[in-house]
Amino acid sequence: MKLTGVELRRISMPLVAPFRTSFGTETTRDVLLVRAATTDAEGWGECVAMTAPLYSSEYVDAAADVLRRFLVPAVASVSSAVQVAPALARFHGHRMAKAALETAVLDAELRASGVSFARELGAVREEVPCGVSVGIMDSIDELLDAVGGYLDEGYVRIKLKIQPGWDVEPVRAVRERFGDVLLQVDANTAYTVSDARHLARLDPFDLLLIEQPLDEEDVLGHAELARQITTPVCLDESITSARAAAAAIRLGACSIINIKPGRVGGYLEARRIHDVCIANGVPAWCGGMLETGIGRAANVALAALPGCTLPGDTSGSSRYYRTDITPPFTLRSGHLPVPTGPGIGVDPIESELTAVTTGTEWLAL
Ligand code: SMG
Ligand code: MG
Repeated sequence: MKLTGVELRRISMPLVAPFRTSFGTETTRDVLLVRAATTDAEGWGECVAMTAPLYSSEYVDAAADVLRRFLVPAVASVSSAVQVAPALARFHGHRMAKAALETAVLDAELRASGVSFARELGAVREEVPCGVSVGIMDSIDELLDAVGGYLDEGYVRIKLKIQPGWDVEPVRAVRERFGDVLLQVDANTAYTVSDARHLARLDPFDLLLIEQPLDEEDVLGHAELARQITTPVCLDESITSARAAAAAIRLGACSIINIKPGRVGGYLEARRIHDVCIANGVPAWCGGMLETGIGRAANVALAALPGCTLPGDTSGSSRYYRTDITPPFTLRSGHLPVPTGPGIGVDPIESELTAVTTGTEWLAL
């Protein structure tokens, strides 16, 4: 397989409802899609960087820039996806940009050989249970309406975004209204270790986990916090590689890991993190970054791995978009089917893709 070029395509996808977290409100996803053209097949990757560097240091314009100037030229002579990360290793950071490029190459390679992502990664399930991430709202009533709607749709696990001032009360309200539903919270780094006593007030609510309460660099702080609360600590932002995962587990900073391929440089590193989790008896689950159907297809395959034992943030297309750019992912009894076709197993719908495209750029190799 030889790469002939890479297309960078920007699309603008309005969300069905604003999604508020401790770091800001997302109303439209400005997505960068990477299409790898090869002599044998073409493949797609979705860059999960947001418009602004608020979730992590990456943002979509920077991802496009580093791909154009450094990453795409560096993969000119790769002939397989396993060669992509080594070819990019001398460039520091930019994992979301690297992940999108590696995924596009992997998709092309797997399409050419007729193998699905699920098969390649080692999936053991044909469908995956789905959770949903519920943003911060203006009132508890509004939150209860949203959670009730998602439970009616069949979601098997609810994640509430929290921040100081919106934590114990929303959790209490959801517990009181919806009983023993699987429930977890995500703070996106909004607290410090000095909030440990406050966060311990979440202990009585029997949460599955608290995700990334502290700064992404505060691994020791998470270990300290984990000793002071009974809710299991799960790391998201802090886990940027399999090495970081192994270290965080060893330090006692987390007992659960959220795996996001974009955050860690791609699906091959994501699988290594999954393997680290299995080796340590640490439950894992597949996170989400408000992906379109392109990114969702590959995430659902990852969520079907044996070590992904908790429901992921792999919601149906309608949770995000009125019209997806692929045939929509639709929940069946709280589950999504794992694509079985070659590569990511879904194709963009040409007319939908064209309708949301704001720019394309062809980088010949
Ligand atoms: O894709 O359903 C989704 C979003 C899940 O909450 C979600 N993602 O920290 O886990 C997280 C956030 C990051 C993106 S917030 C805009
Ligand atoms: Mg998170």
